[in-house]
Amino acid sequence: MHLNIKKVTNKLGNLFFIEGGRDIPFEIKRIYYITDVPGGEVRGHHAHKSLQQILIAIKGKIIITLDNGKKEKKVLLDSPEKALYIPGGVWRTMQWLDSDSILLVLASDYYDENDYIRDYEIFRKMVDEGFWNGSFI
Ligand code: T46
Repeated sequence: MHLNIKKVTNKLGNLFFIEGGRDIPFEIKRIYYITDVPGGEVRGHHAHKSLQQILIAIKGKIIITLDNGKKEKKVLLDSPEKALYIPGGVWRTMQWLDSDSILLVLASDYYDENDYIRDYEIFRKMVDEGFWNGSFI
């Protein structure tokens, strides 16, 4: 799901803002950002059980590949105005097209390694067992 980020522009530049629970479907409990990934490299390769996140390439270009266990979709994040919402139950990878790209992530919960599924076979099994009811993607 794409969300457009509110922007205030004047001759001194652009100011973007996002309000938790208003512009996005959750209250923000954590913010992290990823920098200095060598161009072409791919991070991710996991799903979350229930964490919801918003991804924004505030600089550069990053391709996000989403997989709900049945279908795959690629989304190019190439503008600080674009935000991508990802709920639980979606396997994701992030490929850096430019090494100076910066990925900003807003998360619905604190860091918890127990919420990660880092094995694709286990993810597929959970999809087949109906662990997630949505048909996101
Ligand atoms: C996601 C994508 C978009 C922490 O200690 N605290 C944190 O808040 C996070 C996010 C990670 N970590 C640790 C866990 C690993 O030991 O940092 C290390 C690197 O994490 P990971 O390999 O999961 O990084 P990515 O870039 O593959 O994935 C990250 C997020 O972890 C993940 O939730 O959806 O960005």
